[in-house]
Amino acid sequence: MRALICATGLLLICLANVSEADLIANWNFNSYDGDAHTIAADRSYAPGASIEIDGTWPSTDLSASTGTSENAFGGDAPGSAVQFSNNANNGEGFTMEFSMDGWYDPILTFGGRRTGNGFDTNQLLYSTDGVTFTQFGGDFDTVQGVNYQTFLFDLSTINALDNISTAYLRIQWDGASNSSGTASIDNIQINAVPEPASLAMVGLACCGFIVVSRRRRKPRKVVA
Ligand SMILES: [Ca+2]
Ligand SMILES: [Ca+2]
Ligand SMILES: [Ca+2]
Repeated sequence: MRALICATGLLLICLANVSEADLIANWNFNSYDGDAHTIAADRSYAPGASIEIDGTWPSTDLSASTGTSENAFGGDAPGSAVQFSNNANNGEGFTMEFSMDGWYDPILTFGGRRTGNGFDTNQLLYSTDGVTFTQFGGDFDTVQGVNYQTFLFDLSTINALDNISTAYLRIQWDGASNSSGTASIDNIQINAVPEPASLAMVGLACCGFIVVSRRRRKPRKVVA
C-alpha cells in the first residue's frame, strides 16, 4: 500500500510539472525603431516567431511609445511599446506567427492602452494557415488611459491551434475616431502547455511503477 501511495504521489507530481504552461513567444518591443513592419520575437521556444504589421499601415502611423512593466516577462524593463495611430487604418492590424509544434492550449496576454479617440473595437483572430482567419470571442477595447492594462485570451478551446508547425494570431484595430487616435501594445506573451505525448510518456512510466507495485501485493480475501 505504501508503494502505491508513493507511486500515486509521484504520478501527480509528474502531471503537475508537465501540465504547466510555459512561455513559447514573447515581444517586449524595447528595441522597436518605430517604423519596422516585421518584429522578431525577443524570446521564442522555436526560432522564427515574428510579428508582421500589415503593409498597408504606413510607417508614419507607427511609433515607439512609452512601454510598461504590465505583463512584462522575467523583469523586462518597460522600455518602449509599439504604437498604432490614425483612424485611416481602421480594420488593419498585425499578425503574430509562431510554432505550436509540441505544444497545446495557447494563452495570449499583453499590456494595452489607447487614447480617447483611439482603437476601441478590436478583434483577436486566429488561423492555422495565415490565410483564413476566424475571430476569437467578441470585440475588445484596449481601454483608454495612460496606464496599461493586462489583457488575457485563453485559446485552449481552439484545438486546431494545438501541436501545429505554424500558428497565427492576429489583432485587428478598429473604432478610432480621428487621425490622432492610437493604441499601444507591449509585453506580448504566448504561453502553452507541452503536448500530451510527453505527458503520456511520463504518465506511463509512473503507471508502470504502480502496476508493478500492485502485482507484488498479496491477494486479499473478499468479505461478503
Ligand atoms: Ca514611425
Ligand atoms: Ca516594452
Ligand atoms: Ca486545446
